[in-house]
Amino acid sequence: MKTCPKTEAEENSGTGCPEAGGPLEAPSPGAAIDFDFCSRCPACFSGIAMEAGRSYRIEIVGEPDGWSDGDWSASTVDEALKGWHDVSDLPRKPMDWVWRWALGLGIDHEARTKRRVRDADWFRIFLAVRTDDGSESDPIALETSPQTFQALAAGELYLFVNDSPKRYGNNQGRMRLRLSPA
Ligand SMILES: [Ca+2]
Repeated sequence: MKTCPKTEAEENSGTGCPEAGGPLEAPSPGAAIDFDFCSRCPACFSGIAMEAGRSYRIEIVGEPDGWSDGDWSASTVDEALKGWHDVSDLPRKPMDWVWRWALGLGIDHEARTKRRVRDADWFRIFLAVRTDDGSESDPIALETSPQTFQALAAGELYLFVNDSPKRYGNNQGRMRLRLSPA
């Protein structure tokens, strides 16, 4: 199974996202489990077992830390949940004519066709479940915090931001999530 890439500082301090495929913790009623989610991991595993058909409550705790995708960044939960739509959402720079030129050529549209969840904006947050046999449930968008969702399969909960599969390397930041049975 995939392992979340750690920064050198995380390696040295023994922190960072949980390893995939480790022992899973099943949340019990009335007890919440906190875990970290990083944006540069294409599948950020939670270490939490999902029961198919069961409803859970998930919430972002505090504000995201250094949440960014290249030039775009979010400093609040609301900004992070919205993600970004196209190059017009990126900060204005002296090289702005390059963006207009790219938009005119349809490069921005072309890039959007490469998104993992094609019809969702860049950096929108998704929840999914990886089953014991390695298959993946349909992703569920995290649109609010807190949000209640129903697990579509039994297995380990993981999260990801919507990005092109080859463009996770310029993602930064992490957030803390809290999950409990609904
Ligand atoms: Ca990216």
